[in-house]
Amino acid sequence: MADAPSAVALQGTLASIVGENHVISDRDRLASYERDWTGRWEGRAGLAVRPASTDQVAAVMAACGAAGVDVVVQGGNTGLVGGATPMDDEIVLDTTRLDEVGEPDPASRQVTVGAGVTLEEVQTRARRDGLDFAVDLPARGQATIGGMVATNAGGALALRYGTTRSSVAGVEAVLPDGSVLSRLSGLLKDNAGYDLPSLLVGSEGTLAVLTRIRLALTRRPRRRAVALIGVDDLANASTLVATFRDGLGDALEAADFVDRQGLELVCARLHVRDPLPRPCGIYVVVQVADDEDPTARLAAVESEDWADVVAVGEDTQRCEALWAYRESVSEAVAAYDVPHKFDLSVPLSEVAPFADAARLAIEALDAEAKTVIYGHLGDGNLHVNVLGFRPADDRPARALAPLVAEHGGSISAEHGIGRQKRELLGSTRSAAEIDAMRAIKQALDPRGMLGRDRVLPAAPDPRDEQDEVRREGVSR
Ligand code: S2G
Ligand code: ZN
Repeated sequence: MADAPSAVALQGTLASIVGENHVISDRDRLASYERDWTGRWEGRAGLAVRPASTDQVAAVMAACGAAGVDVVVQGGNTGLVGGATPMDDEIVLDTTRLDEVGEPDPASRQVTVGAGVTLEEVQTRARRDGLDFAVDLPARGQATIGGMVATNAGGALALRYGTTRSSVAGVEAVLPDGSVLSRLSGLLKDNAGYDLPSLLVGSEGTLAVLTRIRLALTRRPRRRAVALIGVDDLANASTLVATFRDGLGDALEAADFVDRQGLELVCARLHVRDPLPRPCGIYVVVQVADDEDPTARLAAVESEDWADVVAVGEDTQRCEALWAYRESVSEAVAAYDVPHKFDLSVPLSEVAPFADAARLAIEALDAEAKTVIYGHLGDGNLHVNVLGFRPADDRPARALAPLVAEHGGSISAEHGIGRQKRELLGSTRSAAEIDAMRAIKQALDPRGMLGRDRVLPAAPDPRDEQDEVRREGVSR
């Protein structure tokens, strides 16, 4: 952060904008902003500021720009790629006071909420009107809508309803220079100029600060059944999911999985028994939704050789208990050790071959390392969690990234790029794409003050190119 006098001056200016109780400089209070929930990402905040409106965010950004300090946006701090963890005395712009929840509009089935509203608050409000929000995450109690839009969060229901992008009907946001973009009408057809809201979805807080979001709600089928099915390996699991997809169509809301290693960590963490009569290699969790009889829909696809390896539930408590074996993996892994998480996607046909190659690649790095693989099988989204490496050791990520490319996948399915994968972006995006991203970043944030050193790889140092030319010149 800038030298002491400007920091003190800035603190006073920020206090005049948001109130002195909402400018945090106390080191103990800043600690909660400086570490992600897994312990994998740590850093140092200069200050934290908690604006309560778009106008206050605009004034905060203008003040930070004038003071020459950098800003990182943080909502529920549930991110997993270091995107919201402050570095080098950045100012943390905490969005949790942007917590207004509007009245859902029954005609359009839309609602406008503040960026700091949690996913669970949106779900609760929508369900009061017989509607629902089509994205669900294990971190629903902490994850904020602003963070989910900024990372285009996926989750288990993306298979049926799409990622968060599919549920965004408009945004209000503040650009690094303090100017406000507002498109909250929610009009289905509005093709006037570039679609700036779409550009900001998934931009991970590096192009603008999202302050309010117009969400599209949905009506989901009234009843759901969940089945937890044990199979030998991911090849069997992939075949099973393809069978469910063909047999159930839109009634299939989710098809997740967890491997044996992950399930054992969950049973130990939750102090629960194995869910099935015998241990299996992979546990598939499917959710079937239907207004009439989801269990019957499920039974229509069921195969006779599942007899001893399936548990089905329809009442809420049973469904939640079965989902817990999958949804608790993150927490169980983090309780065991600081994980190297690698969220990725590959075509369904490549899931099993990729997972085998990934396990071998990690074993080659360290035979003692533990690899836990789980995720959203229906959309080829795997969460590879590697345990046993120091946080700063980037060998697991560097070993996995080329394998993703070899299997026709993406190095980020739903968690974003953040700090973790910025130097790996080129393994999934072309040089032309990255140059276009740099041009957009330069246009909207010329000083690079928002989310510095995240998402985009470090720009090539022109001196290196000059050295290269000099070396070539000499060698000619
Ligand atoms: C999941 C949550 C975070 C993690 O469980 O689907 O997206 O642990 C993850 O990777
Ligand atoms: Zn996930």
